Amino acid sequence: MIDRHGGDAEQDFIRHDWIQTEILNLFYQPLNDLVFQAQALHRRYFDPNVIQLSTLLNIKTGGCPEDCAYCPQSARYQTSINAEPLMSLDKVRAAAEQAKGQGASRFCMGAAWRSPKDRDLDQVLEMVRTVKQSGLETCATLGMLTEEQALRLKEAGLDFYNHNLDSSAGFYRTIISTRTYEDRLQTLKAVRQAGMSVCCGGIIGMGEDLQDRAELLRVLATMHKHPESVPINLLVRVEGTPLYGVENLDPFEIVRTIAVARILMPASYVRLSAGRTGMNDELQALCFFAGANSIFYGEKLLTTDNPELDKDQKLFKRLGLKALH
Ligand code: SAM
Ligand code: DTB
Ligand code: SF4
Repeated sequence: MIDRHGGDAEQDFIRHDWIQTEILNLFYQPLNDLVFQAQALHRRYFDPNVIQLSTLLNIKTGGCPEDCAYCPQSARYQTSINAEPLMSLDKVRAAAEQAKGQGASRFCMGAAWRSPKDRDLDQVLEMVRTVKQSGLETCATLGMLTEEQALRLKEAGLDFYNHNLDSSAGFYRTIISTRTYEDRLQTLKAVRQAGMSVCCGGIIGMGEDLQDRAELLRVLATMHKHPESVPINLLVRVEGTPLYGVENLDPFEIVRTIAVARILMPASYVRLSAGRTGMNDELQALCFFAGANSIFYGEKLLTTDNPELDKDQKLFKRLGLKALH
Protein backbone atom coordinates (compact mmCIF):
# COMPACT_ATOMS: atom_id res chain seq x y z
CA MET A 1 0.00 0.00 0.00
CA ILE A 2 1.10 3.56 -0.56
CA ASP A 3 2.05 5.64 2.46
CA ARG A 4 1.54 9.37 2.48
CA HIS A 5 4.73 11.09 3.46
CA GLY A 6 3.66 14.68 4.01
CA GLY A 7 5.07 17.55 1.99
CA ASP A 8 3.51 19.01 -1.10
CA ALA A 9 0.65 17.10 -2.67
CA GLU A 10 2.38 16.00 -5.88
CA GLN A 11 5.38 14.73 -3.96
CA ASP A 12 3.30 12.62 -1.60
CA PHE A 13 3.57 9.43 -3.57
CA ILE A 14 7.19 9.66 -4.59
CA ARG A 15 9.24 7.50 -2.27
CA HIS A 16 12.82 6.33 -2.41
CA ASP A 17 12.73 3.88 0.51
CA TRP A 18 10.87 0.90 -0.93
CA ILE A 19 11.78 -2.49 0.52
CA GLN A 20 11.53 -5.87 -1.19
CA THR A 21 8.61 -7.24 0.86
CA GLU A 22 6.44 -4.18 0.16
CA ILE A 23 7.14 -4.57 -3.54
CA LEU A 24 6.39 -8.29 -3.48
CA ASN A 25 3.12 -7.54 -1.69
CA LEU A 26 2.17 -5.21 -4.54
CA PHE A 27 2.89 -8.03 -7.03
CA TYR A 28 0.93 -10.61 -5.00
CA GLN A 29 -2.32 -8.62 -5.08
CA PRO A 30 -5.20 -9.71 -7.30
CA LEU A 31 -4.59 -8.20 -10.76
CA ASN A 32 -7.67 -5.96 -10.55
CA ASP A 33 -6.51 -4.41 -7.28
CA LEU A 34 -2.99 -3.87 -8.59
CA VAL A 35 -4.03 -2.33 -11.90
CA PHE A 36 -6.68 -0.14 -10.26
CA GLN A 37 -4.09 1.25 -7.86
CA ALA A 38 -1.58 1.84 -10.64
CA GLN A 39 -4.13 3.60 -12.86
CA ALA A 40 -5.30 5.82 -9.98
CA LEU A 41 -1.74 6.92 -9.30
CA HIS A 42 -1.02 7.31 -13.01
CA ARG A 43 -3.80 9.90 -13.23
CA ARG A 44 -2.27 12.01 -10.46
CA TYR A 45 0.85 12.59 -12.52
CA PHE A 46 -0.10 12.14 -16.16
CA ASP A 47 -2.85 12.59 -18.69
CA PRO A 48 -3.86 8.90 -19.05
CA ASN A 49 -4.60 9.34 -22.75
CA VAL A 50 -1.24 10.68 -23.81
CA ILE A 51 1.61 8.47 -24.90
CA GLN A 52 5.25 9.41 -25.45
CA LEU A 53 6.84 8.09 -28.67
CA SER A 54 10.57 7.40 -29.02
CA THR A 55 12.13 6.27 -32.30
CA LEU A 56 15.25 4.11 -32.23
CA LEU A 57 18.14 4.09 -34.66
CA ASN A 58 21.00 1.62 -34.49
CA ILE A 59 24.00 3.78 -35.41
CA LYS A 60 26.53 0.97 -34.96
CA THR A 61 25.35 -2.58 -35.57
CA GLY A 62 26.82 -5.84 -34.28
CA GLY A 63 30.34 -7.00 -33.53
CA CYS A 64 30.03 -6.18 -29.82
CA PRO A 65 32.65 -7.74 -27.51
CA GLU A 66 30.21 -8.15 -24.59
CA ASP A 67 28.46 -11.44 -23.82
CA CYS A 68 24.90 -10.31 -22.89
CA ALA A 69 23.03 -13.60 -23.34
CA TYR A 70 19.95 -11.93 -24.82
CA CYS A 71 21.69 -9.85 -27.45
CA PRO A 72 21.86 -10.58 -31.19
CA GLN A 73 24.65 -7.99 -31.57
CA SER A 74 27.22 -9.79 -29.44
CA ALA A 75 30.12 -11.03 -31.60
CA ARG A 76 30.16 -14.19 -29.50
CA TYR A 77 26.92 -15.60 -30.87
CA GLN A 78 26.08 -16.82 -34.36
CA THR A 79 23.06 -14.72 -35.31
CA SER A 80 21.92 -13.27 -38.62
CA ILE A 81 23.41 -9.87 -37.68
CA ASN A 82 26.55 -8.74 -39.50
CA ALA A 83 28.79 -6.06 -38.00
CA GLU A 84 28.59 -2.65 -39.66
CA PRO A 85 30.66 0.52 -39.11
CA LEU A 86 29.36 3.68 -37.47
CA MET A 87 26.59 5.23 -39.56
CA SER A 88 27.13 8.46 -41.50
CA LEU A 89 25.84 11.76 -40.20
CA ASP A 90 23.64 12.19 -43.28
CA LYS A 91 21.83 8.94 -42.63
CA VAL A 92 21.26 9.88 -38.99
CA ARG A 93 19.91 13.29 -40.02
CA ALA A 94 17.52 11.70 -42.52
CA ALA A 95 16.29 9.15 -39.96
CA ALA A 96 15.71 11.87 -37.36
CA GLU A 97 13.77 14.00 -39.80
CA GLN A 98 11.65 11.03 -40.77
CA ALA A 99 10.97 10.24 -37.08
CA LYS A 100 9.97 13.83 -36.46
CA GLY A 101 7.61 13.76 -39.44
CA GLN A 102 6.05 10.56 -38.15
CA GLY A 103 5.25 12.14 -34.79
CA ALA A 104 7.99 10.90 -32.45
CA SER A 105 9.07 13.27 -29.67
CA ARG A 106 12.41 11.60 -28.93
CA PHE A 107 15.12 10.04 -31.05
CA CYS A 108 17.35 7.41 -29.46
CA MET A 109 20.65 6.33 -31.02
CA GLY A 110 22.01 2.93 -30.03
CA ALA A 111 25.51 1.54 -30.57
CA ALA A 112 26.74 -2.02 -30.08
CA TRP A 113 29.71 -0.99 -27.97
CA ARG A 114 31.02 -1.97 -24.55
CA SER A 115 31.88 1.74 -24.21
CA PRO A 116 32.58 4.43 -26.80
CA LYS A 117 36.15 5.17 -27.87
CA ASP A 118 36.88 8.90 -27.79
CA ARG A 119 37.29 8.95 -31.58
CA ASP A 120 33.81 7.42 -31.98
CA LEU A 121 32.35 9.72 -29.39
CA ASP A 122 33.40 12.77 -31.42
CA GLN A 123 31.22 11.53 -34.26
CA VAL A 124 28.32 10.75 -31.93
CA LEU A 125 28.51 14.30 -30.54
CA GLU A 126 27.99 15.57 -34.08
CA MET A 127 24.99 13.28 -34.44
CA VAL A 128 23.53 14.57 -31.17
CA ARG A 129 23.90 18.19 -32.35
CA THR A 130 22.26 17.31 -35.66
CA VAL A 131 19.30 15.49 -34.10
CA LYS A 132 18.83 18.32 -31.62
CA GLN A 133 18.49 20.76 -34.53
CA SER A 134 15.49 18.84 -35.83
CA GLY A 135 13.64 19.75 -32.62
CA LEU A 136 13.49 16.23 -31.20
CA GLU A 137 14.57 15.24 -27.71
CA THR A 138 17.83 13.34 -27.93
CA CYS A 139 18.74 10.03 -26.32
CA ALA A 140 21.69 7.68 -26.77
CA THR A 141 22.72 4.26 -25.53
CA LEU A 142 26.40 3.61 -26.18
CA GLY A 143 27.50 1.38 -23.30
CA MET A 144 29.58 2.42 -20.31
CA LEU A 145 30.60 6.07 -20.02
CA THR A 146 33.31 7.87 -18.08
CA GLU A 147 32.36 11.06 -16.26
CA GLU A 148 34.11 13.08 -18.92
CA GLN A 149 32.29 11.37 -21.77
CA ALA A 150 28.97 11.98 -20.01
CA LEU A 151 29.81 15.68 -19.68
CA ARG A 152 30.72 15.93 -23.35
CA LEU A 153 27.44 14.30 -24.38
CA LYS A 154 25.48 16.68 -22.15
CA GLU A 155 27.34 19.65 -23.61
CA ALA A 156 26.50 18.53 -27.16
CA GLY A 157 22.80 18.57 -26.22
CA LEU A 158 22.03 15.01 -25.19
CA ASP A 159 18.84 15.03 -23.10
CA PHE A 160 18.61 11.35 -22.07
CA TYR A 161 21.07 8.50 -21.68
CA ASN A 162 19.72 4.94 -21.78
CA HIS A 163 21.62 2.39 -19.74
CA ASN A 164 19.67 -0.56 -18.43
CA LEU A 165 20.25 -2.60 -15.28
CA ASP A 166 18.47 -5.43 -17.09
CA SER A 167 17.51 -7.47 -13.97
CA SER A 168 18.33 -8.01 -10.29
CA ALA A 169 22.05 -8.09 -9.47
CA GLY A 170 21.76 -11.83 -8.79
CA PHE A 171 20.10 -12.77 -12.07
CA TYR A 172 22.26 -10.28 -14.00
CA ARG A 173 25.32 -12.36 -13.09
CA THR A 174 23.86 -15.32 -14.95
CA ILE A 175 23.36 -13.38 -18.21
CA ILE A 176 26.39 -11.10 -18.51
CA SER A 177 29.93 -11.82 -17.38
CA THR A 178 31.89 -9.10 -19.19
CA ARG A 179 30.77 -6.17 -17.04
CA THR A 180 29.34 -5.92 -13.54
CA TYR A 181 26.15 -4.49 -12.10
CA GLU A 182 28.38 -2.03 -10.24
CA ASP A 183 29.87 -0.88 -13.58
CA ARG A 184 26.35 -0.08 -14.73
CA LEU A 185 25.55 1.86 -11.57
CA GLN A 186 28.77 3.87 -12.07
CA THR A 187 27.71 4.87 -15.58
CA LEU A 188 24.28 5.86 -14.32
CA LYS A 189 25.95 8.01 -11.67
CA ALA A 190 28.11 9.73 -14.29
CA VAL A 191 25.00 10.42 -16.40
CA ARG A 192 23.19 11.99 -13.44
CA GLN A 193 26.19 14.03 -12.40
CA ALA A 194 26.52 15.40 -15.91
CA GLY A 195 22.93 16.64 -15.62
CA MET A 196 21.26 14.36 -18.17
CA SER A 197 17.94 12.60 -17.67
CA VAL A 198 18.22 8.88 -17.00
CA CYS A 199 16.48 6.20 -19.04
CA CYS A 200 16.96 2.94 -17.16
CA GLY A 201 14.98 -0.25 -16.95
CA GLY A 202 15.37 -3.90 -17.78
CA ILE A 203 14.27 -7.01 -19.60
CA ILE A 204 11.67 -9.48 -18.39
CA GLY A 205 11.02 -12.97 -19.70
CA MET A 206 14.66 -14.08 -19.53
CA GLY A 207 13.89 -16.89 -17.08
CA GLU A 208 14.17 -14.69 -14.00
CA ASP A 209 11.66 -15.06 -11.18
CA LEU A 210 9.25 -12.64 -9.58
CA GLN A 211 11.79 -11.79 -6.86
CA ASP A 212 14.26 -10.71 -9.56
CA ARG A 213 11.68 -8.47 -11.21
CA ALA A 214 10.75 -6.96 -7.83
CA GLU A 215 14.44 -6.45 -7.02
CA LEU A 216 15.15 -4.69 -10.34
CA LEU A 217 12.26 -2.31 -9.64
CA ARG A 218 13.46 -1.82 -6.05
CA VAL A 219 16.92 -0.76 -7.23
CA LEU A 220 15.38 1.70 -9.71
CA ALA A 221 12.85 3.09 -7.21
CA THR A 222 15.42 3.62 -4.45
CA MET A 223 17.72 5.70 -6.63
CA HIS A 224 18.30 9.18 -5.26
CA LYS A 225 16.25 10.47 -8.19
CA HIS A 226 14.00 8.04 -10.08
CA PRO A 227 14.95 7.50 -13.73
CA GLU A 228 12.76 9.84 -15.78
CA SER A 229 12.18 7.01 -18.22
CA VAL A 230 11.83 3.31 -17.32
CA PRO A 231 11.86 0.91 -20.26
CA ILE A 232 10.35 -2.49 -19.56
CA ASN A 233 11.53 -4.75 -22.38
CA LEU A 234 10.05 -8.17 -22.98
CA LEU A 235 12.89 -10.38 -24.17
CA VAL A 236 12.97 -10.68 -27.96
CA ARG A 237 14.20 -14.25 -28.43
CA VAL A 238 16.69 -14.19 -31.24
CA GLU A 239 17.98 -17.38 -32.82
CA GLY A 240 21.64 -17.97 -32.01
CA THR A 241 21.59 -16.17 -28.66
CA PRO A 242 21.83 -18.28 -25.48
CA LEU A 243 18.35 -17.12 -24.36
CA TYR A 244 16.66 -18.12 -27.61
CA GLY A 245 14.86 -21.12 -26.16
CA VAL A 246 13.71 -19.58 -22.89
CA GLU A 247 10.08 -20.19 -21.90
CA ASN A 248 7.26 -17.71 -22.58
CA LEU A 249 6.44 -15.32 -19.77
CA ASP A 250 2.79 -15.27 -18.66
CA PRO A 251 1.50 -12.03 -20.28
CA PHE A 252 -0.15 -10.97 -17.01
CA GLU A 253 3.33 -10.83 -15.47
CA ILE A 254 4.16 -8.11 -18.00
CA VAL A 255 1.07 -6.18 -16.89
CA ARG A 256 1.98 -6.67 -13.24
CA THR A 257 5.56 -5.49 -13.77
CA ILE A 258 4.33 -2.34 -15.48
CA ALA A 259 1.75 -1.67 -12.78
CA VAL A 260 4.31 -2.06 -10.00
CA ALA A 261 6.80 0.16 -11.85
CA ARG A 262 4.06 2.79 -12.15
CA ILE A 263 3.28 2.63 -8.41
CA LEU A 264 6.94 2.77 -7.34
CA MET A 265 7.91 5.56 -9.76
CA PRO A 266 4.65 7.46 -10.29
CA ALA A 267 6.15 10.50 -12.03
CA SER A 268 8.35 8.56 -14.47
CA TYR A 269 7.51 7.55 -18.02
CA VAL A 270 7.16 3.76 -18.02
CA ARG A 271 7.87 2.40 -21.49
CA LEU A 272 6.32 -0.74 -22.91
CA SER A 273 9.51 -1.36 -24.87
CA ALA A 274 10.82 -4.34 -26.85
CA GLY A 275 8.50 -7.26 -27.43
CA ARG A 276 5.34 -5.54 -28.67
CA THR A 277 5.25 -7.51 -31.94
CA GLY A 278 4.43 -10.59 -29.90
CA MET A 279 1.60 -8.87 -28.01
CA ASN A 280 -1.95 -8.46 -29.21
CA ASP A 281 -3.78 -5.12 -29.04
CA GLU A 282 -5.72 -6.17 -25.95
CA LEU A 283 -2.57 -6.95 -23.99
CA GLN A 284 -0.98 -3.65 -25.00
CA ALA A 285 -4.16 -1.80 -23.99
CA LEU A 286 -4.01 -3.48 -20.59
CA CYS A 287 -0.36 -2.42 -20.23
CA PHE A 288 -1.37 1.18 -20.96
CA PHE A 289 -4.15 0.89 -18.40
CA ALA A 290 -1.58 -0.42 -15.90
CA GLY A 291 0.47 2.75 -16.37
CA ALA A 292 2.69 2.36 -19.42
CA ASN A 293 2.76 5.75 -21.17
CA SER A 294 5.60 5.43 -23.64
CA ILE A 295 6.60 3.12 -26.49
CA PHE A 296 9.22 2.69 -29.18
CA TYR A 297 7.63 3.91 -32.39
CA GLY A 298 8.97 2.88 -35.78
CA GLU A 299 9.26 -0.34 -37.71
CA LYS A 300 12.58 -1.40 -36.20
CA LEU A 301 13.94 -1.53 -32.69
CA LEU A 302 17.72 -1.93 -33.02
CA THR A 303 17.94 -5.12 -35.06
CA THR A 304 14.52 -6.71 -34.56
CA ASP A 305 11.02 -5.79 -35.69
CA ASN A 306 8.63 -3.41 -33.96
CA PRO A 307 4.97 -2.96 -34.98
CA GLU A 308 4.33 -1.12 -38.27
CA LEU A 309 3.47 2.56 -37.92
CA ASP A 310 -0.06 2.24 -39.27
CA LYS A 311 -0.74 -0.66 -36.91
CA ASP A 312 0.24 1.52 -33.94
CA GLN A 313 -1.70 4.47 -35.27
CA LYS A 314 -4.83 2.35 -35.62
CA LEU A 315 -4.37 1.13 -32.07
CA PHE A 316 -3.98 4.69 -30.72
CA LYS A 317 -7.15 5.67 -32.55
CA ARG A 318 -9.13 2.75 -31.19
CA LEU A 319 -7.92 3.50 -27.67
CA GLY A 320 -8.28 7.30 -27.92
CA LEU A 321 -4.57 7.80 -27.23
CA LYS A 322 -2.75 10.92 -28.37
CA ALA A 323 1.00 11.30 -28.95
CA LEU A 324 2.95 13.59 -26.63
CA HIS A 325 4.41 16.56 -28.52
N1 SAM B 1 25.65 -1.67 -26.14
C1 SAM B 1 25.03 -0.77 -25.26
C2 SAM B 1 24.70 -1.40 -23.93
O1 SAM B 1 24.42 -2.58 -23.90
O2 SAM B 1 24.73 -0.70 -22.92
C3 SAM B 1 23.77 -0.14 -25.84
C4 SAM B 1 22.89 -0.96 -26.77
S1 SAM B 1 22.07 -2.35 -26.01
C5 SAM B 1 21.47 -3.26 -27.38
C6 SAM B 1 20.65 -1.60 -25.24
C7 SAM B 1 19.72 -2.45 -24.44
O3 SAM B 1 18.91 -3.21 -25.31
C8 SAM B 1 20.29 -3.50 -23.53
O4 SAM B 1 20.74 -2.98 -22.33
C9 SAM B 1 19.12 -4.43 -23.31
O5 SAM B 1 18.41 -4.02 -22.16
C10 SAM B 1 18.28 -4.22 -24.58
N2 SAM B 1 18.21 -5.46 -25.39
C11 SAM B 1 19.20 -5.98 -26.14
N3 SAM B 1 18.81 -7.12 -26.73
C12 SAM B 1 17.53 -7.33 -26.34
C13 SAM B 1 16.58 -8.36 -26.62
N4 SAM B 1 16.87 -9.40 -27.39
N5 SAM B 1 15.36 -8.26 -26.06
C14 SAM B 1 15.06 -7.20 -25.27
N6 SAM B 1 15.91 -6.22 -24.99
C15 SAM B 1 17.13 -6.26 -25.50
C1 DTB C 1 15.79 -0.33 -24.37
O1 DTB C 1 15.50 -0.44 -23.16
N1 DTB C 1 15.32 -1.12 -25.33
C2 DTB C 1 15.86 -0.77 -26.62
C3 DTB C 1 16.67 0.49 -26.29
N2 DTB C 1 16.62 0.58 -24.87
C4 DTB C 1 18.00 0.70 -26.83
C5 DTB C 1 16.55 -1.88 -27.31
C6 DTB C 1 15.71 -3.08 -27.56
C7 DTB C 1 16.49 -4.02 -28.39
C8 DTB C 1 15.71 -5.23 -28.81
C9 DTB C 1 16.52 -6.16 -29.62
C10 DTB C 1 17.01 -5.63 -30.93
O2 DTB C 1 16.23 -5.04 -31.72
O3 DTB C 1 18.20 -5.81 -31.24
FE1 SF4 D 1 26.83 -5.38 -26.69
FE2 SF4 D 1 24.90 -3.85 -25.69
FE3 SF4 D 1 24.34 -6.18 -26.98
FE4 SF4 D 1 25.48 -6.26 -24.58
S1 SF4 D 1 23.44 -5.45 -25.07
S2 SF4 D 1 26.09 -7.47 -26.39
S3 SF4 D 1 26.78 -4.46 -24.66
S4 SF4 D 1 25.21 -4.36 -27.87
